[in-house]
Amino acid sequence: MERILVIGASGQIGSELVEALTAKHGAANVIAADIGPRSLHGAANYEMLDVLDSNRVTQIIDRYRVTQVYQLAALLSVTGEQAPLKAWTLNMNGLLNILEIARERGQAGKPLRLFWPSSIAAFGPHTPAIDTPQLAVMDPTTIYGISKQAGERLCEYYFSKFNVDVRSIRYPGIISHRSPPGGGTTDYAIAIFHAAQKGEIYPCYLGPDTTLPMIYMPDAIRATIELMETPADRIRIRSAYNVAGLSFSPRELTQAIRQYVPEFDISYQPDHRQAIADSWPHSLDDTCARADWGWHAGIGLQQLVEDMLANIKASSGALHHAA
Ligand code: AKB
Repeated sequence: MERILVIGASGQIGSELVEALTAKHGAANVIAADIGPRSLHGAANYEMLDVLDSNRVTQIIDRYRVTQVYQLAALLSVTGEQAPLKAWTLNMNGLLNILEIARERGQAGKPLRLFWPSSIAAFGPHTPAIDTPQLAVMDPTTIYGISKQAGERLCEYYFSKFNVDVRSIRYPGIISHRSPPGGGTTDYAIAIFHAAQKGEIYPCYLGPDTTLPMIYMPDAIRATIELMETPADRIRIRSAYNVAGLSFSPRELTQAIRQYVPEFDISYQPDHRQAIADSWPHSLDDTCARADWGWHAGIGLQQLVEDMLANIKASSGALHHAA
C-alpha cells in the first residue's frame, strides 16, 4: 500500500494530482501539503509545510509512513524572473531536501519514490526547436529554466550515486480550467479561454506565430501517474523525460476557439515574455517516454478547446448562481 505526500498540493498541478491520487489510492493514503491554509482536494490529510524546512518534511514522512513524495513547490518562469534568488532557493533547495531525505531513508532500508517536475524551460535558444530530442543542447535563459536543468542533473546524480528512485517529466505548458496557473510564460493559453467565455478581446502577450509545446491537464496527470507506476528497471532516464501533448500558436488556438465562439477576437501585444517563449522548443520528440513506459498523448486541440470552454462556462454559471 502506498502512502503519498504531495508538496505544493494547492498549485495548478498539485490540486488535480491530489484528486487523481486520492481516487486511486484512497483519501486516507494521500497527504496534501502546502504553505497556505488547509486545502484538501479530496485527501483526508493536510499539512501546512514549507519544503525548505527539511526537518518538518522528514517528520511528516515519518508520521504518515510515506512511500512516495511528489515535490511540486516551485516558482515558474515569469515569477522567477521577478525574484531570481528566491526562485533559485525554492526550486533547488526544495529538490535537494527531498533527494537528501530519500538518500538517508534508502540507506536505512526505508526507500522513497520521488517525483519532481522538470519543464521545457530547461531548453534554450540553441536547442533544436522542432521535435526537440531527449538529449539536446540545453542553454536555458531564465532562472526557472536554469534550476530545472540543474535539478535534472541532481536527479540523475542521486540515482546513479545513491540509487534514489527519482522520476521526472519535462512538462510542456499545462492547460487546465480548475486552478489558475502560477506565473508561467504559457499561461496565455489558459487566460485566452476566460476572455473568450466573457466575450472580451484577449490581449495576448505573445506574437501570433509563437508555437509552444502544450498538454491538457488530464494527459499531464496521466503521464505523471503512469511514470510513477512504471517498474524501476524500465526507467532508463533519470534526468527527465520529454513528454509531448500537442503544439500550437496563439493564432492557431484563436482559430480553434472561433469554431465555438465565432465572434472571439485577439490582439497581439508581445512583452518581455516573448523572449522567454522564443527560447523554448516548438515541439518535442517523446520517443523515449513511449518506449520506456508506453506514453502516448490522448487529447488533441479540438477536444481541449471544447472541454475548456464547456468547463469555464459551467463554472462561471455556478459562480453567478452562488452570487
Ligand atoms: C511556464 O510557462 O513557466 C511553465 C512551464 C512551461 O514550465 N508553464
